[in-house]
Amino acid sequence: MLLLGTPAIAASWTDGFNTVDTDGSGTISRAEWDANESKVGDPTFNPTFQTMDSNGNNSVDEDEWAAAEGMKTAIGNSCQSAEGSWCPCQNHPEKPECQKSN
Ligand SMILES: [Ca+2]
Ligand SMILES: [Ca+2]
Repeated sequence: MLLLGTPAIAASWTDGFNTVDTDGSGTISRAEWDANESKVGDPTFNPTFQTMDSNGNNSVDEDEWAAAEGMKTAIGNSCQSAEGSWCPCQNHPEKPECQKSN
């Protein structure tokens, strides 16, 4: 495994807040999420930015982040009990791999 240039993987979802909040503003912007969501575990099971931003102010604060951990767990559980590969596209229809098959 090459470590040089490999992005840091957060140890836990909670720690991931600071990993994704790259400008240290205390909130996660959509751009920060898009650029860094792969650092907080399997992106397949990540909630979308819109889902996490429950009050719709276009940023995710620490409370919203904490709530999102439960969403991620629920998505993972749902995927494990479902057949087929609907999960990534169900939660991330904007992803290129989901659009090219349509
Ligand atoms: Ca930020
Ligand atoms: Ca918010």
